[in-house]
Amino acid sequence: MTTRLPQWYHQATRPREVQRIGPDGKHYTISVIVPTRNEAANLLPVLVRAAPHADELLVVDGHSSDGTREIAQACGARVILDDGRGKGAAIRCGIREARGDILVFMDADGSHNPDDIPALIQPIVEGRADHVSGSRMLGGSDELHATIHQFVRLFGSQVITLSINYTQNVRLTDCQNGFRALRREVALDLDLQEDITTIEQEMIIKTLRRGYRLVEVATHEYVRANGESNFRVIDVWQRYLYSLFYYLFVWRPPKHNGRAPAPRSQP
Ligand SMILES: Nc1nc2c(ncn2[C@@H]2O[C@H](COP(=O)(O)OP(=O)(O)OP(=O)(O)O)[C@@H](O)[C@H]2O)c(=O)[nH]1
Ligand SMILES: [Mg+2]
Repeated sequence: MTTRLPQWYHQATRPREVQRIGPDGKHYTISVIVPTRNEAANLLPVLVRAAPHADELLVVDGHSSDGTREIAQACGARVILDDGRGKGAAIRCGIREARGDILVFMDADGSHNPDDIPALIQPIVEGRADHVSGSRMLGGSDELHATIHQFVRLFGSQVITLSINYTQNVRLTDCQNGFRALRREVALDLDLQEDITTIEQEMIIKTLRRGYRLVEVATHEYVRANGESNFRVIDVWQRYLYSLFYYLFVWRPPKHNGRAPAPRSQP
């Protein structure tokens, strides 16, 4: 009979530095892409701590008026402007512009710890994944259900996660995390369309339905360091429902699918 090690045993192997060379000797370059809109109060520590993990630091700015772009440039980031349509459109601009083999997306508000980047990248470098999503359900969150607004967001995201799990036969825990890493060619191949934060679930569903390998890694979600959230459930819930239904049931993967269906997620 085989015995299993406790889950925490493997955390000892959580990497602290980005491993760039795969088992086949391939060297991977890393682009860290940070969408920003009026994040001057938050951006500096995020970029300073992300820089050591990045070969390219790309800030996609939503026409900030508070000096965000100047801070990004002072930190050595390349700064581009989005087309003014929202965070999803900014992510798509970043995918078009970035040059690294692996693209890491993280928020500028301090919600994500840049020191989790090595753990996010590792499954791709080891050849086990095409897309790695951070999971606050596995790594914890400081803002899950303390207020009614947080409860409503959590409830909505759990309904979406369940819908994806039961239609796609996976057992994901977090389908709305802005902290993720993808192979660049996969990110391009997904042909993303969403303009707002619904792009997170679009990325997840298309990855699964295209047969790419998706893995979740525990990441902690921190409270935004300064300022107010741009996210208001009342403004976006209809788009969330529409895009969930559309990408699960109406959208069809192209016939020349990127890869043969493969084991799609790790429990
Ligand atoms: N380029 C660009 N970035 C945006 C836009 N809207 C939001 N962002 C950035 O996207 C990231 C996530 O936005 P948030 O407003 O923090 O949304 P959230 O993380 O869902 O909400 P909270 O953490 O509760 O504030 C942050 O880095 C924002 O600055 C936009 O229209 N364009
Ligand atoms: Mg945030």
